[in-house]
Amino acid sequence: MIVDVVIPALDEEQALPEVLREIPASIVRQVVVADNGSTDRTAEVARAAGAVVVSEPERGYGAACLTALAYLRSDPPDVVVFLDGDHSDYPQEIGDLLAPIASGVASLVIGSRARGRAESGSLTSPQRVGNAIACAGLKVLYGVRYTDLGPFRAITWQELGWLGMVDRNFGWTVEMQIKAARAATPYVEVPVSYRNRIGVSKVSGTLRGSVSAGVKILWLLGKYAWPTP
Ligand SMILES: Nc1nc2c(ncn2[C@@H]2O[C@H](COP(=O)(O)OP(=O)(O)OP(=O)(O)O)[C@@H](O)[C@H]2O)c(=O)[nH]1
Ligand SMILES: [Mg+2]
Repeated sequence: MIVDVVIPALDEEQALPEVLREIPASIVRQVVVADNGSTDRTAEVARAAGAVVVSEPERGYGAACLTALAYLRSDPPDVVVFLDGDHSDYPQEIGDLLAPIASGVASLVIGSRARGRAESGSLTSPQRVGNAIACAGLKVLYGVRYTDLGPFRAITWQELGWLGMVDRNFGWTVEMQIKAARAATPYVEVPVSYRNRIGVSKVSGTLRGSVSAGVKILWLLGKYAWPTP
């Protein structure tokens, strides 16, 4: 199974070398860091650590992911693993995400921080409440059972192609879970560990970040459930 890792990164020069060091080279073919208009040395430290760097000047988590996937299209892997660049996920747990795909049980595997061990302070209360509301929405509106919209996840290249991802910022994670539900994609959740990020919080630790992410997520849950004619 050819596995590539995608890391969307905005100003993560401090965290990235740690993240890249912890990725199991025996499992992963290449790491693509999507530099999302960073003003620090994110691209430089990523290259120095052996990652492929693609540049996406338009700010937005989804935009960064889409640019990384466009790069992979010329020589696609079997599976893509998404990982944050701030050292809050444990790259060593990539194997846990891949096992259900390798055994043919699932095409989409979500790493659940709610079911795993989260260091105190790493998952804020607004994040926990927001995720619980979004997961309730996924269950009621789309009939699928999740406990998290975790960034740390794996999906087959084939499935990713079928889903037709388009969101360019905070809606990426929930869009994938909504579209997978509508496509009856075989999915599972596995517990993953979570820790405090390295560097300054950009989203979950800021009111503005949490609210904009929350609004976007709720909007997408409604948009796909009640598409406008
Ligand atoms: N916030 C933000 N992160 C981005 C953007 N583009 C890429 N990223 C990266 O996306 C990943 C997730 O963003 P985070 O800022 O960690 O979001 P979060 O985990 O919800 O919140 P914090 O870790 O508290 O900031 C990180 O690797 C960021 O560097 C962007 O436009 N905004
Ligand atoms: Mg983070």
